Amino acid sequence: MSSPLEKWVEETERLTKPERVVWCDGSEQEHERLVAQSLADGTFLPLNPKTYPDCYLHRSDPSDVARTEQVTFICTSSQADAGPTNNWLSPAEARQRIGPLLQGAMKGRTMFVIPYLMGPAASPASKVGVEITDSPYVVTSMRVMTRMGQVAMERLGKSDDFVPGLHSLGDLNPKRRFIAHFPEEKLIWSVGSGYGGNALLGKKCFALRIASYMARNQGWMAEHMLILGLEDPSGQVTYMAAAFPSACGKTNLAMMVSALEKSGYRVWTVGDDIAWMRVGADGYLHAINPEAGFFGVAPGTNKNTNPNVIAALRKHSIFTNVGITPENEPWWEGIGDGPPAGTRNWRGEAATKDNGPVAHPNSRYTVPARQASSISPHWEDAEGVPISAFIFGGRRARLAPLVYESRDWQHGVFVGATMASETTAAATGAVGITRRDPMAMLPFCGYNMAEYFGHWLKMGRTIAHPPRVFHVNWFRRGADGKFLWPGYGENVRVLKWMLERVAGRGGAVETPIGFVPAPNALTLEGLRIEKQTVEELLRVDAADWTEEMAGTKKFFEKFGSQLPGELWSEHQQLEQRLSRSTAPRK
Ligand code: GTP
Ligand code: SPV
Ligand code: MN
Repeated sequence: MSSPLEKWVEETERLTKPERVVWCDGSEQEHERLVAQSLADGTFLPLNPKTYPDCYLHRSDPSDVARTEQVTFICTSSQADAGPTNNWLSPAEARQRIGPLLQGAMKGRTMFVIPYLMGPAASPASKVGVEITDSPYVVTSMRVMTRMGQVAMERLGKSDDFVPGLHSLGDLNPKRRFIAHFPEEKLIWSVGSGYGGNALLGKKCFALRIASYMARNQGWMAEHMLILGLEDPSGQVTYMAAAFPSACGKTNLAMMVSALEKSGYRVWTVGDDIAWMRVGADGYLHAINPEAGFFGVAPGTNKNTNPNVIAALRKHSIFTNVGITPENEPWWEGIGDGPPAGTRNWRGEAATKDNGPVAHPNSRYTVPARQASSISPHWEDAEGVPISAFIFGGRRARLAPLVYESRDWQHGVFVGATMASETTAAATGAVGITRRDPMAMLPFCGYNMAEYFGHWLKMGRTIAHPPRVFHVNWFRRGADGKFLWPGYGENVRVLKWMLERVAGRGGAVETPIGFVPAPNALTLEGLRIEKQTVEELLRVDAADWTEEMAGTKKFFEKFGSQLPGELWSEHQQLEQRLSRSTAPRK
């Protein structure tokens, strides 16, 4: 008798007609074999074996460099279950449209079967996925990003408790590209793209879209959040999880080298993109990082902004769509010096002033998490780490202050639900447009977001010690258009204030939108910043916020009667606080 997994693999083989089938075990020998093939067929270009051992450059198709949200679908039987913010297809129509693209799609290619575990091997919260793909780049990437092979097969046994994901590069034509999720069957179909979030199905497709649907039904949370531990001078570590939209600073915050290290504040990395959380026996929300690697934005990364990742990238890493120097080293904008003469850009052309950026703005590195010297000694703990604070944030040139704290859980859910951010290169489409992105989950929620807000409100009632909820904005700009806050390692000053708030210290001033640090409550020693700049960073402008309310109202109205009443009530209360406020107007 064949197992449910074997049955699905046979079925897929009949559908896609590959030349051969390879079951991946995740071993070193397999990795070497695959790399050798990938170097031979051009999937990988070698990097300098002395300075970047076991590191490779991958150039994707130039039309396939970011997530494509317009062809990403949630395929529930009823359209209402997908909600107004997701693209929807009925499961039958999705099969009808995508099935023919998968038919014979692997002819002449190798079909890889990749069993993988999302979450630490020891954790009961971890889950098995199996990806079938015809992309060797996906296989090598999945080996970094997940716990692949044997460990997953042992967990699965003969059971049917796995999330199947079928991926084929197809012909890479954007017109024949679909990323489809069938949450009712826990199934994923992806065709026509080799890009990270579209093709590494354990990441956004499983660990967020399918997992958020499972989490709602089972009473836990799957969030687009980094997880970090902030150690204080006494050695105690306070864990925080932060949701920022794509390319808004999660990896950098999670891996930061603290500007206050000399005074005993240090940051430990647990995860940089996704958190799975459930209530522990101690009444705290406990988080695991389902991933085993970081798929991070390269441009802007250097030895000042993120020295931890720069050091980690020196072995066993994959670089996608970056430039390459004559020394065969990766190069991107903001790396430091250069580019040296003879550098080739992400498309393989000579890098010149007139042919655009050397590295694609959404070029990425893929690096094993264990290689980061900031990795927490608890990052693979079976029970996860207890979360004391949630942080929401985004890119807002105006409006949102550097940091504020919500009044309570319900208000915190409102703060998350009304998040907005300027769009980035992580998804195709215009960059720099302000869009609503609740909890940084707009592109990743596998069901109706109105219900998702309801789930957050419900979770609050089941957590005895709920995290305090904060909002940050590292991206506020001055009249000269420059960032007001230095960001990166200096962000620890804001985390320190949060830690003090959690501990019941930490001076704060009440504003209509929540609590901002009292004058002198932010530790600014050793930082050259004008007093007026700090005031501007923390300023809450009642007129600007009143204007913002019109935008949030319009967004909430999309959800009709399904939006939880608590959020309308928070909206109304904020309106009242703003109209009563005597905050100076411009
Ligand atoms: P995804 O992997 O897409 O989910 O992104 P992410 O949220 O992990 O973003 P990441 O940390 O990779 O940062 C994306 C971009 O933001 C990079 O170009 C960084 O240099 C920049 N960035 C990160 N932190 C800061 C900060 O504190 N200040 C400023 N000004 N820029 C930052
Ligand atoms: C994001 O876009 O939020 C990422 C990269 O983390 S991807 O894996 O492509 O989703
Ligand atoms: Mn992300």
